Amino acid sequence: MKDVRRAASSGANPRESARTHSPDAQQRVAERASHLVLYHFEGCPYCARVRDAMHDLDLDIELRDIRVQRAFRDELLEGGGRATVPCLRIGNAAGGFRWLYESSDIVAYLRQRFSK
Ligand SMILES: N[C@@H](CCC(=O)N[C@@H](CS)C(=O)NCC(=O)O)C(=O)O
Repeated sequence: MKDVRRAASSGANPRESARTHSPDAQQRVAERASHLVLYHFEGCPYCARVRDAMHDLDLDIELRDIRVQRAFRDELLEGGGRATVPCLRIGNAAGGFRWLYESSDIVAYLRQRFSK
């Protein structure tokens, strides 16, 4: 367990976990978080906290590294109003987005929504 958490903190992609499932299970893991996007960057400790929670909850959330792609930073700033990470973009049925900042709020949201 500790090794897994350390791997997630050091930047390992939580989406890797989906590959340990059968194709059907992998599809379900991907679908239940398909409305979510996490804006982050690798060296950000607050982002690592969120990635750890994603890993614990076995969530396959799309990651957008704002330091790797300038366009991701721009869309975060434009959509959420701040270029601070982590930020979870939550899509709704109407096609709109809620932009959730603060690692502790994001982790609380994910745990409340996805804890088994
Ligand atoms: N209290 C915030 C702190 C977030 C924070 O300070 N993030 C840093 C990166 S580690 C950031 O985005 N700073 C603005 C910047 O780098 O432009 C949280 O827990 O999410």
